[in-house]
Amino acid sequence: MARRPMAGARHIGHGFFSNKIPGDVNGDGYVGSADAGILNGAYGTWEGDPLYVPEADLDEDGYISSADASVLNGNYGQSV
Ligand SMILES: [Ca+2]
Ligand SMILES: [Ca+2]
Repeated sequence: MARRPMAGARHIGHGFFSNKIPGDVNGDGYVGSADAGILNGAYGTWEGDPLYVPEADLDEDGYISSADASVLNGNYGQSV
């Protein structure tokens, strides 16, 4: 009985990020215009910039760009 079937399953459904949709910048469980507005407000900023919003850096490369906007747009309208 060396197998531990639960070892892999623990990562599913209980992860820190599991109930947050990529693109849900404000964390209200829905990807919509409010999130797009936050991203647009931070668009073009780098990490450390006063206007930079870490939650809007969806690909976590330290820069708010079209790549982040495309992640948001890809999930636009989705809710948890
Ligand atoms: Ca949202
Ligand atoms: Ca980014």
